[in-house]
Amino acid sequence: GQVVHLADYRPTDFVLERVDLTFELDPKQTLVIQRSLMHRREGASEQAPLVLDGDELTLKAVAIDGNPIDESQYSVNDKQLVIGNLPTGVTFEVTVETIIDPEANTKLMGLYRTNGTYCTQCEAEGFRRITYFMDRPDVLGVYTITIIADGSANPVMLSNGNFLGAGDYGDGRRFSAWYDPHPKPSYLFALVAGDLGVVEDTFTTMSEREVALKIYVEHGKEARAAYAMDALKRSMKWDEEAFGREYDLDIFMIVAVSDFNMGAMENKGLNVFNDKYVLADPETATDQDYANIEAIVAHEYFHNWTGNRITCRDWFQLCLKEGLTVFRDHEFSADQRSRPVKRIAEVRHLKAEQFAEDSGPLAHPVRPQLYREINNFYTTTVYEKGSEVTRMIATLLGRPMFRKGMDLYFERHDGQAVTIEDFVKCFEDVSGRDLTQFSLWYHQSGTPLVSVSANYDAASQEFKLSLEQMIPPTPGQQTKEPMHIPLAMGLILEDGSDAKAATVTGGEFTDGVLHLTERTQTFVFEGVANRPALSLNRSFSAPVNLHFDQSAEDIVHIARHDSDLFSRWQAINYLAIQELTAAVKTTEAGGDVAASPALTSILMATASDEALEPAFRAQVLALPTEADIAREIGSNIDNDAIHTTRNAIMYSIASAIAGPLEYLHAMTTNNGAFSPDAASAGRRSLRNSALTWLSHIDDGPARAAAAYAAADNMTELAHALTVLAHRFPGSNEAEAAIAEFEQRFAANPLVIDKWFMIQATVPGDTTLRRVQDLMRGSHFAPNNPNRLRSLIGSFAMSNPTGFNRADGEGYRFLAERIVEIDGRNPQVAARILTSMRSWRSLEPGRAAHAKSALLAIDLSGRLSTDVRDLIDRMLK
Ligand code: B3K
Ligand code: ZN
Repeated sequence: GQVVHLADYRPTDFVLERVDLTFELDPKQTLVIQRSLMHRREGASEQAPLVLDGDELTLKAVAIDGNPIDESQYSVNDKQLVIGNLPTGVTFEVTVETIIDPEANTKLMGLYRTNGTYCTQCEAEGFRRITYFMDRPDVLGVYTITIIADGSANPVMLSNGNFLGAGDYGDGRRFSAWYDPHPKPSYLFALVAGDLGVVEDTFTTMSEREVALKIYVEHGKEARAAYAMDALKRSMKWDEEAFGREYDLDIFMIVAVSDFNMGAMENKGLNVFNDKYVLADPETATDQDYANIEAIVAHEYFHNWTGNRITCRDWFQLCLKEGLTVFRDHEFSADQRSRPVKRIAEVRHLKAEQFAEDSGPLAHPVRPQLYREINNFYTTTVYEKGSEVTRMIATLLGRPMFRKGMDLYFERHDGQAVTIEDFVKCFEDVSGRDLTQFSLWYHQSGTPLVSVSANYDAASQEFKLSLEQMIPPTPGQQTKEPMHIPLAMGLILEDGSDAKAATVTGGEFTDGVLHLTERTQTFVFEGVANRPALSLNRSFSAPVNLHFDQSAEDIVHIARHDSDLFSRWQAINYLAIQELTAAVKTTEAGGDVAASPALTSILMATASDEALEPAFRAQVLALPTEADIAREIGSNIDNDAIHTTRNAIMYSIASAIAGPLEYLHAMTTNNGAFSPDAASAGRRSLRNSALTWLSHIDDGPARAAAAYAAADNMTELAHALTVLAHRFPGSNEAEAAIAEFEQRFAANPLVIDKWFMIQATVPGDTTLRRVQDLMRGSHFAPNNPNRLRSLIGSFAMSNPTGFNRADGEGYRFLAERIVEIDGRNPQVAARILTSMRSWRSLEPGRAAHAKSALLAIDLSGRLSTDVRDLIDRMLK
């Protein structure tokens, strides 16, 4: 693959106006006829040829203004169709006919088949697998689509925009026509055809227009789409209220398919979803599934304005739509559920995924400068850190001014393909604030480390806070400039209230937010009558690591009294991670470990505090994961030592607070009908948490087995199965439950994914064998992305001891699978391979095994650009 540089961006020589596409669908030989109107761009060279991208296409015919042309006027290779001798100053029509083979398309990019349904995925560069085209996001066109197919096999034929009409040819074939009035880039094109069931509803917009809502699913699964429909209606309403954004077509459709490379896709008016993020009912979906469905339905819907109406000039600007849209879906979920609990989950995820990416060989800026394979840049940095950067703009400006900036953005750039600079300029223009230094967040990779020292002087009533920022070197960026870091904070007094300082010197401090802009900066708070405890980075206002030797008493004070619930969790989490990392050292030195009284008592207090919402208590009770501990330690990782240590700490805590845990487990039993709402889900997660803790002191699987038998919803059933399989592996109870679960859900692949995942993440050396057996079993489907991710992906990504076996067998297994999968589906292979991105922080024995596995992939011959790019960066 060639390296693409942002600095090389040039507009196209030709401007697209309209596109007319006709599909004659056939499983093996689909004919695509494209008629595009375009003109030479003003100022473009009169000699410039028209260069169209293509990939795995069979070219049948080319014509200009209806006159067929031959290879004296065009040339074609496996990447491009280049047409010369085109007119200047007039609009002309290009006709291109291609043949494609949807059934052979295992990459699931372009037009492919899933369970007999035709379906497309075009972002980022899949449209070129359908027809020769200027396949880039700054080429916007108005599309008319005609689909022709066998009528009995394809009663449903859908594309973007509004429905024009359908009809019968009388020979068994039917057609259906669609028109999308909104100019769009090719990556937002979609087509679906097949025999599907539908759930219908309507939404009345703020200007009283009625929009038809349709969710298409496989026949028999209609009832499981009800929650997605509910989430869609709430999303539409929320975008009107929170951002003033109204839907802009007569119809909005979602199609759920069972073979899909990612979560979902925001095609204009026709979102295509991985069915995992549409289908839910209490028997088959966990509360986490419901929350994901809500968030992803919202995310894709919100793209209609942030992504579709205003799109990216080029793929370097991906965060323009993704970071912003993640921020919007986070805000939506926060409004629909509990804001602090949602924020805790976001920060946990950000640290686990983005901080990990940022500290390894795959680190890159939110807006990269170059790429070899754009599919590898749909990352947690672009998405989640991109969202955090948007959140910081909102923090710097304040919410009302942020909204003004968004209004200006929509007004100024509607219908355009724009850049991050255009986006940021809107906020500068409404606020008058210079965001030049702030913009480094888009350009500098790496997680800033802020070192904190604080000192209170009773005599002068001054609280002095010295901060120093350091951004570690990352690939391609050895030195960094100081960033603008907004740190929300409070000085918490004895009674839990926030001290109100008379004056603050040393830098900007506005509305409780400290602006760290220098490399080192000292802020002095004057008029602080008593020694406070410092609560820093409230709500995680900046995505940074803090280094602060704060006393356990101060941390506990914050944990008990901070007015910001998020900060209370953050303090406890900080205490726990410090203690766990120190304990790993003790274990490695041969010592015994136990939790401190401070940590034990704060967990006990939280477990028993009925005034706190259950979901929050469950978050507090969830100790940092083994992966969190590994990340915190950062080098020379021994996954077995971490596992042993964490279990020993949990044992010591559970032993000390067994009574409250038993009470909790008993008090949170389900009564009444299932409801997926956040409060009920919180109660279930607290109950599940109690069961996990108790399993650390139970001397057998009886309690977990009873919980499994009693569970009347998937959240509790899957959790009980997890506790049985992970805490009591090999027990009769665990094996019986695994067998019972398989039998009960054999016909439901999405539930079998949970069964795969639970087994693939059993800690320890023997799990590899189990994964290999499951791959040979009847439920595994080597071409289905969900099956691959739930079995092989979860083993590699979420089983620290099983995957990182000291003998390297886990890595060797993965290397073989990656090469296999890569031959069929490079995107899925590349995604699973990122599980090895932190290999250099392993202890030398494991690191050597990991390296030889990566080298084995490196040397295996024909790799996709996706896997090639990752391997080269990981081995560099
Ligand atoms: N925009 C799509 C992701 C496309 C990934 C292409 N490899 C889903 C989303 O972020 O909404
Ligand atoms: Zn998105």
